[in-house]
Amino acid sequence: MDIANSSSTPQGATVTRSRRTIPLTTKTSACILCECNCGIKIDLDGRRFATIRGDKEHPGSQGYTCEKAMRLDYYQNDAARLTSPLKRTPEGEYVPIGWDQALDEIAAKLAEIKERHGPGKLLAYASGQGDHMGLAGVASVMGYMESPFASTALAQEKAGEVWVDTQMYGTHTKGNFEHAQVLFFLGKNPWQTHSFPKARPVLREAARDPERTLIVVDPRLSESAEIADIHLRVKPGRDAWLLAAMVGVLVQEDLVDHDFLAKHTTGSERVLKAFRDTPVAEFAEISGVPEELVRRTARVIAAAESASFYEDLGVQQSAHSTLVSYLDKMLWILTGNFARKGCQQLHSFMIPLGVPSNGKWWRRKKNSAPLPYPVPMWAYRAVKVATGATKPFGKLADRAVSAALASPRFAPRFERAAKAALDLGIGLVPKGLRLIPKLPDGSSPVTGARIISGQIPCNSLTEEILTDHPDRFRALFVVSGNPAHSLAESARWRAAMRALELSVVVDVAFTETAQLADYVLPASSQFEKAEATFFNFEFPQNVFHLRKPVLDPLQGTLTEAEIFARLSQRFGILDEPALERLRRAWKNGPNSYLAALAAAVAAKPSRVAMLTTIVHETIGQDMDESLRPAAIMWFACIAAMFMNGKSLARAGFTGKGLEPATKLYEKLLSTETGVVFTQDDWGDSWNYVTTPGKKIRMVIEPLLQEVATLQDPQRRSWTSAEFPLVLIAGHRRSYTANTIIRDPVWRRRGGDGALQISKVDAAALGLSDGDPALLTTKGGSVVVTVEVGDIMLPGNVALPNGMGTTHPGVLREGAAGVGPNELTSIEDRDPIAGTPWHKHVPARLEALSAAG
Ligand SMILES: Nc1nc2c(c(=O)[nH]1)N[C@H]1C(S)=C(S)[C@@H](COP(=O)(O)OP(=O)(O)OC[C@H]3O[C@@H](n4cnc5c(=O)[nH]c(N)nc54)[C@H](O)[C@@H]3O)O[C@H]1N2
Ligand SMILES: Nc1nc2c(c(=O)[nH]1)N[C@H]1C(S)=C(S)[C@@H](COP(=O)(O)OP(=O)(O)OC[C@H]3O[C@@H](n4cnc5c(=O)[nH]c(N)nc54)[C@H](O)[C@@H]3O)O[C@H]1N2
Ligand code: SF4
Ligand SMILES: [Mo]
Repeated sequence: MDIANSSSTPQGATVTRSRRTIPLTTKTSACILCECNCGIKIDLDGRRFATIRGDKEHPGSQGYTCEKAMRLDYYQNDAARLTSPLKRTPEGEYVPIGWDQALDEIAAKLAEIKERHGPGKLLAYASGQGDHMGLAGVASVMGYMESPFASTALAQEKAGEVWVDTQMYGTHTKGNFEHAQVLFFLGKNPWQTHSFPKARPVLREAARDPERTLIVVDPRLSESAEIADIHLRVKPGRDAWLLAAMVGVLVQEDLVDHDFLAKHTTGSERVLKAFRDTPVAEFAEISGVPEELVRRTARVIAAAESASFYEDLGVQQSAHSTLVSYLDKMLWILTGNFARKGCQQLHSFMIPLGVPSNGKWWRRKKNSAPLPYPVPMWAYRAVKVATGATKPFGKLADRAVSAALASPRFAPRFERAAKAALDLGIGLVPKGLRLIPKLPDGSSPVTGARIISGQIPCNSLTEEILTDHPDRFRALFVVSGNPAHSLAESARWRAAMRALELSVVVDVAFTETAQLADYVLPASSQFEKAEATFFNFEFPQNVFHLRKPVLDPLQGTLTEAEIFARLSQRFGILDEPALERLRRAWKNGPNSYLAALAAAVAAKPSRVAMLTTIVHETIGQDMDESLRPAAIMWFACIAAMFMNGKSLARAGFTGKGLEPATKLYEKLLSTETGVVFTQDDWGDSWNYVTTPGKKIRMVIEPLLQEVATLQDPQRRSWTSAEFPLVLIAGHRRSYTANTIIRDPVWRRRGGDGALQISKVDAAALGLSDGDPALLTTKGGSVVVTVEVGDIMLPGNVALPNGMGTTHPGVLREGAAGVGPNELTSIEDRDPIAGTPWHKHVPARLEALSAAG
């Protein structure tokens, strides 16, 4: 598809094949617009992306892309890209300043905040779909500020599911839809939102095959619901009743897999008992789905040879979200649809998602920084053996390594000795996660909100700032996220950012969040540096793609790795002689490097907090600046080796000691497309279960108690006479991609982000298709255009996500469409995980004339 043939590019210049004089260069990369990160081939015309197509060599996406990838030029060549650091003046204007000035001032302000208020006062917010490597550097700032507090977009969507997963089997699950006989999508519209490879062909095939059943649970007639064999058109927010009824049917009609439960689970008796008396008929009625259809669907799942499940925002951002996650898991556990072809799977990770952090934990060990890649204890042993130092601590450690590496005769011996020591050390580390500390649960400093997977719930963040509590956050770093747009109650977020003593945004664009920051630092785009996603969730083959730079960095921008390296050099923790020793050690071999790193940390423990910078400046020493962010992957490969040694070996990464990791690292660097890094067999899913005895723990007591509260008639509805409608504040459409592309011209359709409404509601309000109307929630009022049709149930209206962004080049003023979080409120959230109720906002709609 040629973007140029059909539309004008952001700068208005039209690129056509006929006008092209120089032959196109073709580069390999990946789409960055959703977690799938499909492999792509880009034909470059100068710096323009002239044509884009799927990369057939990519082992995950195998040539597939959706329509959005074709429009990536609007991301890469947006006329409004940032090209200079910006500083906010007291009047709220933004003036360009030099990199040195920006970094000097930020470092000085951080020092002042740490000095005045003590440790733990920095909040790091990061997000992104395709640029997770760039986030690593912020760990240096967190380390310096001795503050483990972080949050990401996951803490407003997946936190409840993570909480359930962790207790039941320890880690994340994923369906195997390509082979499943039954495909079950709960509050998920995979036709538009994908989340698994080649989603549309897989869905189309399942829908066409009479032997297979595609089930979609959604109050909207979504694109996926339209092709589904069974569409459970649940009333908004009533999924808990629907799923409890389905679990009730499984238990009461004895459709459960007793062998599976006996062999692989604990607590099944307690669960079966809890659902023995569930009033199926009554709950079905509350959910809005006919009882007979509820029963039939449960039977279809129970009878299937294989079934796979995906729950997403429609339930995770709505009422009872954590409970619904639990009930969703019950459907496949009770029917034994796990660890077989076409069933639910646990899978490998390159690195586990989530930074370990915990309020209590960091207070106890003040100097231990939260690190995604902690230096393993066994490396200390390496220094001891390799250098002969009995106590490889203090200055002695540095000196011993220096001496060893300085002698051309002793250096090779040092590498061998370090290897021997590490082999021994690695051998002693029990299989499992020794390298990665167990993620502790903890709570946020001000409100005590539950930290899940190292992340503070997004809905709590402003409460941790807008207070006079002494432990409130004083500084904020945002890297690749737009929380002023994406988190509940944008107005409150704006106030919070003004209340901070320092806020820094690292982004490619002047986003809604950047427009509030004290400093804005321009990053090179994801096509101008080495980058990757850590959303690697596939099984039995899991794929990692280390993307190489497609273009040189845009003038004035830096990679995040370089930005954080330059910033942390100003912290006074790293010194050039130490870095020089490590550079020499890397040249001597990977074992020497790890030993030298252990020595460097033994000599000065605070250096451990600067690991990402150290790696960038040492392992990355001979790389081009735009490839250098990839250096951190060496540590990621070590983490992957520790977590998934056998699966790595089956994928061809074998050897003793560090060899598998080093081989994987080299393969990632030398391969343009994605690489299969772990290979498993169907039953190997059990290897990833971390609960005792590898048994699924079925009882989560507070959730079983919540099931009982579903009988309470007072707690079924959140609407009122004032706000009689339920607004879905942001769902995904064909041309939405969060706020990664800001130029509204990128949208082929749906540019105004109309409000979907049923014919019944429209008639009652006197509205016709295309009319303007006033939409009001307790959060605020906005003017919308209505789109009348059969998509919505009466009483339910829906706005797209990702709208309401400003664009100085294309829009003279204002924004395109409505930012949904102008209408949401931080109070409406799940009691356990703190996840927002974006899909369930009580609202009122008025024809504009009536509203006056
Ligand atoms: N095109 C596109 N694709 C994307 C993205 C994008 O921005 N654009 N973003 C990516 C990201 S970050 C994510 S997290 C995923 C999200 O992927 P999805 O969760 O699929 O995204 P949504 O469209 O927001 O919500 C899914 C569905 O939930 C339904 N829903 C609303 N209320 C309820 C309810 O009460 N019960 C039930 N059962 N369903 C309800 C909506 O009607 C909608 O069809 O998409 C990813 N893919
Ligand atoms: N009401 C409502 N709110 C929602 C949702 C909803 O459905 N309804 N969905 C929620 C969900 S699931 C999600 S995931 C979030 C998404 O919201 P956020 O997590 O805030 O993500 P984005 O809006 O995609 O912002 C990503 C930012 O990264 C920037 N960026 C792109 N490339 C680079 C790079 O190379 N380096 C740097 N430093 N920055 C880069 C982009 O310019 C953009 O500003 O929104 C959430 N908010
Ligand atoms: S938006 Fe997602 S599914 Fe579509 S091409 Fe990009 S990565 Fe693939
Ligand atoms: Mo998301």
